[in-house]
This record gives sequence, structure tokens and C-alpha cells, in this order.
Amino acid sequence: MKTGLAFSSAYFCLTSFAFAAESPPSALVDPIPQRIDKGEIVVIAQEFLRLPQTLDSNDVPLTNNAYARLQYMQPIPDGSGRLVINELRGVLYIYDEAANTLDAFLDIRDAGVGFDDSMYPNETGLAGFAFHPQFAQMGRPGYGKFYTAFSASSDSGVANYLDDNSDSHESVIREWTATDASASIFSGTSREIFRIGQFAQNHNIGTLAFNTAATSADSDYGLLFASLGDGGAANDPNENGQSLATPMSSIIRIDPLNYDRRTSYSIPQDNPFVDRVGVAPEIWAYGLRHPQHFSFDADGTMYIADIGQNQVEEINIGVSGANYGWRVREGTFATAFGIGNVRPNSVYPRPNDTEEFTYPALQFDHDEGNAVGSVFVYRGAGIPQLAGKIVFSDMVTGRVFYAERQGLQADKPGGIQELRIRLGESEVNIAEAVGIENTYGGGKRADLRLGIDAAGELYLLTKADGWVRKLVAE
Ligand SMILES: [Ca+2]
Ligand SMILES: [Ca+2]
Ligand SMILES: [Ca+2]
Ligand SMILES: [Ca+2]
Repeated sequence: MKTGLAFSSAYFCLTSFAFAAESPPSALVDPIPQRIDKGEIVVIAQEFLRLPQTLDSNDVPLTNNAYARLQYMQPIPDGSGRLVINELRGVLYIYDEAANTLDAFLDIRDAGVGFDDSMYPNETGLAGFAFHPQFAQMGRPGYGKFYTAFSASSDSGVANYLDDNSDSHESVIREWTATDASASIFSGTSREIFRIGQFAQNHNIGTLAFNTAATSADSDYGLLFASLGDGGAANDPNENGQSLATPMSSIIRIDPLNYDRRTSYSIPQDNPFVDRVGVAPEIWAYGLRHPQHFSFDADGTMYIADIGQNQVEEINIGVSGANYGWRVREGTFATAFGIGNVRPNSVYPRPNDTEEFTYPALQFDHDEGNAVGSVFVYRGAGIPQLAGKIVFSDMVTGRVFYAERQGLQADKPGGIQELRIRLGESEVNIAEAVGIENTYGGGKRADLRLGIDAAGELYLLTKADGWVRKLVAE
């Protein structure tokens, strides 16, 4: 078990101090003066499903006492409508709405895979999952296969990267092969396919995903994407953001099914850096700080929610080979590191670029929210006003935002509005209504993520009360 100092994700307040000498450039107090107002769209958050209560593995509670640490919800790509939900504490659930059954499909706490979620402050655990597009296609190589991302104790395996720099734990991707893809309780085999050392407790592996828009004719088909943070602490102390040597601070893209005896996955030949010496060829895009969540739109465009440190939260359009700028850029601004290590560590107007960075298409600053939590393009039919809009959330304040997807462009951040959410009769703020004590900074914390179903409808997932709530039209 590892415990230690708390490093917050997004609203870590550094003690500011200034180096004497010449006067430093002025930090931006309010980098984005434009306020985010409530828009006209009103939705009702309807109780849909409550997960069973679970307990943290620590003997002594390290953070808040969440009812269930549910993180993501996505449909199995088999047309059944069955929904999968991961709980950071180690359980993967399947919910069948038609049959109204909730099953603990896989409990990786008991699977003998080195699972360890004991690191403060609960950014570890069963972080993500993805089902192979051929999961239900009997006879195909991907039949019965799904993937989990989780934290494991460092001594439970040898990492592909940074095995000797894993003081906190290691992030693992593991493949599971179910004997029967229609079963509601997993039975089958598994193998580890990827492992990377983590020197700190935070900013670890986040989302796993297949490009759900890819057909067998597309190069993305059957390739597994995963997001990895900068490794943690604060200020990216190992400068992983701008390094291509290890697949930290990046979105990686690997082929989990085609590999030979010496490897456990292979590198797609069209990955952007395969021909560069000294570069981890798994990397698809980099320069990200904590891209905990990303998703694919129906046209195959990837949207990446990158959690900021000092002042700015980002939504980026995923581009193969892109460098999103951390730790020298945050949002469309420069960090202190981006202008010569001045202090205080804040954001500054950016200098003329001598390097090519890809900037966010949407951003908000910390007088609006603290940590961007999830991003989806709404493709459901239930809320016509939201059709085709990009919807994203702040996990701390519980605010849900939306913006036009049409015309979104890197470095031309578009306008953002806040979704009006009703619980019962009243319009509420999710943190106030169903939040939990904020052990980082006082007040209440929503611990909010968004989930999605096969029809493209969106859901609110809140850890404090363990509920999944469906967003429906007023
Ligand atoms: Ca502002
Ligand atoms: Ca190890
Ligand atoms: Ca870490
Ligand atoms: Ca960035």
C-alpha cells in the first residue's frame, strides 16, 4: 500500500513566489474573461441505475467516502443494448436495461492480476475498459475480447516502460477473452498486454477505446487507443509532456491482436512516429497533461478532454502526430515553463511559437470549473436541441457544458454554454445536489462523469451517491 502527499489534479495551488532580478511578465489573473452562462437547453436527470455500495481498499479512508466510484459507462458493441460500467474499486458491471439485471461481470480484485487501488487520492483503480468491435462476432479474432486499464502494484510485473521508475505503481492494460460473449458473468482467459511505471499516484492511465466509427476498411479498425497522463505530481517534473521517449502524456494506439511470441501487441505501421529513432512508437499524439477521457464521434473524430493544472481546461480535437503543448502550454496560453521558468506558476500570453503546437478547440478557466471530466458529441434522439453538439463536464463543480461542434477548430476556441439540469422539479447544480465533501479544497465536489448508451443518449455518473442518471428532454 502506498500513501502520500496529495497532489491535486487541476486546482493545485502552488505557493507563489517571484524570483527577484528583472520583473517577470505578468501572469494572467483571468485568462478567459468571457463568462459561461446558462443556455436555453433544459434537461431532466432521471434516476436510471444505482450501483451497489463498495468500500475503498484502504484501512483508513484517504479521501471522501464515495458510495461507489463509478467512472465510465458505455454500451457493448453487439447490438444488445447492454451497458458496461467500471467502478474504480475494481468491479466491471453489466447492466441489461431490458431485463433489468445488473451483474458484477468481472471483479478484478480477485483475479490475481496485481490490482492495487490503494494509492491516495483514488485516481487509481479500474480506470477504464473497451470492448473489441468483434466482441460478439463468433469465429472472428476479437470474439469475446475486451480490455481493462488499471493500476497494479509495481512488483506484480515487468513494465514495457519505466519499470525502474515506478515508485507509486504501474498502469496496466489487460486483455480478457470471454468464452461466451453473451454471458453476464465473465468466464475465460486473460493476458497482460501493456504496462508502464508510475512515479506518482496521479495522472495515470485513463480511457481505453476503439474508434467506434471505423469499419473493417479503415486503418483504425481493431486498434486500441489509450490515454496516459504525464505521470503526476505537479508541473510535470520529469518533463514527459514534450518527450517522445516514453508513451506518457499521450494517446497511444496499438494492435492488440497481431503480435508475435516476443511481444504482446504490435505497432500499427501508420502510427505517426514509427520511423523516428528514440521515440516510443505506440504514441499517436502527445503533449497532454492528464487526458483522462476521450471519445470518438460518429464520424470518427476523436475529442480529448485534457485536465489542466493552473488555470485552463481543454477540449482538443484528436489529430495523429499532434503535440498539444503541455508543459509549456496550457490551453491557448503559455505556462511559466513556456516563457523561461518565471514564477508565479500561472498562465501567460503565449510567445510567438517557434514550435508547432496543437491548441484546444474549446477551453474554460478556473473561475468556471476545475477539472474537465468527460466529452461526447451528442448523437441521441431524445434531446433534439442537443443534437450534434459537443457536451462536456467539469468533474468538480458538476457543471455540464455544451458547444457547437460545427466549425470547431484548434486554436479558435468556440463559445460555451451551460446545460440547465433538473432533478425532479428544480434546476440544480450537481455538486450541491448530490456531491460529496471536497477533500482537496473545501465545499462540495460533484465527482461527475458522463456515460453514453448505444442510442447515443447521455448519463450523469456521480460517485458520492453511486447513481447513474439519464439525461432526457424537459
Ligand atoms: Ca474566466
Ligand atoms: Ca514492475
Ligand atoms: Ca502517475
Ligand atoms: Ca494543451
